[in-house]
Amino acid sequence: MTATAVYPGSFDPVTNGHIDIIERSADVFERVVVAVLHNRNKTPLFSMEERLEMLKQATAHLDNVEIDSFHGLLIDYMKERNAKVIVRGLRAVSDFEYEMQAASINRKLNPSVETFFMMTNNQYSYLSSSIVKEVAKYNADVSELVPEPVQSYLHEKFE
Ligand code: COD
Repeated sequence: MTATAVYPGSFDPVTNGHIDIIERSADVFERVVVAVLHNRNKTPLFSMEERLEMLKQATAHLDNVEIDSFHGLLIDYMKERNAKVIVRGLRAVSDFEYEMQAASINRKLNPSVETFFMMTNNQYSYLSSSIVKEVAKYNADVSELVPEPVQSYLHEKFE
């Protein structure tokens, strides 16, 4: 019954932890839309165009994955895409409080949309976009943390 799932986020930049969630979701749902938020409250390291391009290159091997962006409320975007499932990744207990709040407000705004949580792959449980940026800033090796195309983007940014 559920054809399309949406995996929303900032993806600044996409990491191997995100890719793992995307690949596993693509095995479960017919179509997965990875939706990047235009967030006016945050200044991202990478522009929207760069984040979309990195995601496109890093998911090129997945036929049923689409990369898109959205403004405003996620729940409005879900309606626009006619999608009923939000996919989110959970790393640690620290993620839980925010995720619980977000899932609850989304459910309040539209009870027919469900949030599905996927546990992180243990090997990526410590991984976040912020950690990657911190490590890359000091020119340390990020090859095990991000997909290959992202390495070049990070290298250019911090050169
Ligand atoms: N392993 C598993 N999952 C991971 C990992 C990892 N190593 N790293 C990240 N993830 C998961 C995160 O837990 C999250 O589920 C997802 O990947 C994306 O992560 P980020 O950090 O790129 O994205 P966020 O958390 O900044 O995205 C927040 C949203 C943009 C989804 C949220 O702010 C939103 O929906 N905003 C729109 C306004 C709105 O509707 N607000 C009301 C609901 S909060």
